[in-house]
Amino acid sequence: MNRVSLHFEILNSGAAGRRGTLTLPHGQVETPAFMPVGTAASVKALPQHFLEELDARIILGNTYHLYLRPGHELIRRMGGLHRFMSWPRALLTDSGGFQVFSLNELRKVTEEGVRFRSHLDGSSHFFSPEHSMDVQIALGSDIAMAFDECLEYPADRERARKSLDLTMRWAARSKAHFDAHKHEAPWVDELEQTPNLFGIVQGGMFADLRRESAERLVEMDFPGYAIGGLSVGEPRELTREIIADTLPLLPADKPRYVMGVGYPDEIVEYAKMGVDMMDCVLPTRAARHGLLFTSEGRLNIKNRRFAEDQGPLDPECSCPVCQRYSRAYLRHLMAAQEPLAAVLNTLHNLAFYLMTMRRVREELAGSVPSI
Ligand code: PRF
Ligand code: ZN
Repeated sequence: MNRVSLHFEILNSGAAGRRGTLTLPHGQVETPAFMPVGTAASVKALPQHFLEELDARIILGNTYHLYLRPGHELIRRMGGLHRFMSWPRALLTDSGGFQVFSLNELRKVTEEGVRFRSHLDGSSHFFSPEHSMDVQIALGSDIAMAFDECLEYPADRERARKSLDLTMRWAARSKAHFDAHKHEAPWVDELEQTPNLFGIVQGGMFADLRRESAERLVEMDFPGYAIGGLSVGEPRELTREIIADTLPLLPADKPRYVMGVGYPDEIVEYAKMGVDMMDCVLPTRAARHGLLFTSEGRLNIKNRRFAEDQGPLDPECSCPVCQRYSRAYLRHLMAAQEPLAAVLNTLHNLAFYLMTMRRVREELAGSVPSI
């Protein structure tokens, strides 16, 4: 396969971040990009055609969840995750490294991999870097992630050191196995391209360990790099500091992805620091609890003060929800536990996140003067 399967073109770059186009086997992504999370082959409450209308170009899937249900072999037989869920645009899969750690109290980590219990039925399973690559290749994502250990917070230096070493050995194993098998992804013959594997920087909250992690990964030469192990309970200033310290250690011509962030003001801040990709369950999860992000800040639509509020959720938002429904109606749907509440709230929150990133891109393009 000689065709390049990832092309990253930087269109504007400066002190206030960079704007680019990431071309993947399943289409183009304008960066900086926010990627909605579709854990179990679904961005919860939103059908795929709504995501297309919102102009989402790339969404996430989770190796851990899809391996457990419906199973990656079933998805492979269905032609891969794109075809199975009828999502023709780009997909990124997380490796399971984080989900195994966040959803399993009874996990056991060894050099070989992680033994864990299913959160669905308690059955015992084992993930190694090789197995995570096999699952991600069967799913056929455009971007797969290396199998890593997401270190807990707080963690002392010795613990961070050991975890980092393990994650770096796992990254090398991930890459070797991925490169040997990426041609087996479901769409490789049809598109004449192959999936891509990103490395993940770890190292806890220690600047020198983060540096070492970045250097060792860059040595392995991935087509893109993620910063993991953040948003695990550390103060926001520390998250910012680690991102600021790590970005310059990663190759400037490759996409840089911060995993699992954040609030709207955080994703803007990180995009302006030079982060190209971010993902977070926050807009979708918060929506299902009635927490909505607007141009005037956060609001909880369940609040009684909205009971007879005929105004739109966010007067400045151009999403289909804000064009049509009142706060009073949205509050009622939540109070009555109507499934439509989750749909409309999610639609707005994702529209808001995607619009927020679009604004940053426009600012970086110079079409809106930077303040
Ligand atoms: N590793 C992986 N996925 C992740 C993270 C990580 O460190 C985070 C950070 N909390 C979110 N998702 N593989
Ligand atoms: Zn809206």
